[in-house]
Amino acid sequence: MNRMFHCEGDVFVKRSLLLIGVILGLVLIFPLRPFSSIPLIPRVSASLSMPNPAYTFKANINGWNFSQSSGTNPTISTAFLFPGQTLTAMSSSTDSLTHSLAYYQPGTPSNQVSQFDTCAPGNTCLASVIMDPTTTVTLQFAFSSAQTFELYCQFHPLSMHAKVFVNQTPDISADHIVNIVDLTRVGIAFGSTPTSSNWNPNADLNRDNTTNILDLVSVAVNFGRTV
Ligand SMILES: [Cu+2]
Repeated sequence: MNRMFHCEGDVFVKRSLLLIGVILGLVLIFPLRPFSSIPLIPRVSASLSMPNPAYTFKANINGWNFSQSSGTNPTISTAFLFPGQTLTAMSSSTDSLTHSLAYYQPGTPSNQVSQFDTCAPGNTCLASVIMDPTTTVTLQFAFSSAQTFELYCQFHPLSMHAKVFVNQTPDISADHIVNIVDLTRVGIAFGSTPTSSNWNPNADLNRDNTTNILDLVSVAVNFGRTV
């Protein structure tokens, strides 16, 4: 009898978590976009805009965004950046030197970065743009997988090395729309880690080996998007 009660308790806890997850998700979605004409409120950083993320880099030989509030050589991380999503990077030189902004494959060390690299999807260098001391440049690029990519200046790779963190897609069910199905999948996996019976690696959007409120928020803030 006790054992039976225990099992029912587990089911009750799981159902409660799922319900809490869905309610939290709905609460997060509706205050954010009560009408389709009102854009989503940026929640990650003041320098990020919606719907596609944008980021400004101040190139300096002492490091990306040296002395800026975002920190020197930051890891760019936003719930709005996932595979296929275009990241807009704007950059200008702050020290009258010529720099470049270049994305490299995850794990590429600085000694494999050169201004002579040919950058293209599939290469070690994925995309790049050169800025002279007076111009502002824009680079738009869509990362193809949920990994942490390297961001180098090809002229100063030792000091100018930041990272770009790409989340897993919020379209967990792969039906090209972020909706209640995806929210529910996070709800089912809520609280799980890789050894849990309800673990779903696709529901761990921020790749931190636990499915929690952060993953729920990632789905919620992208709710309704076609991807
Ligand atoms: Cu540089």
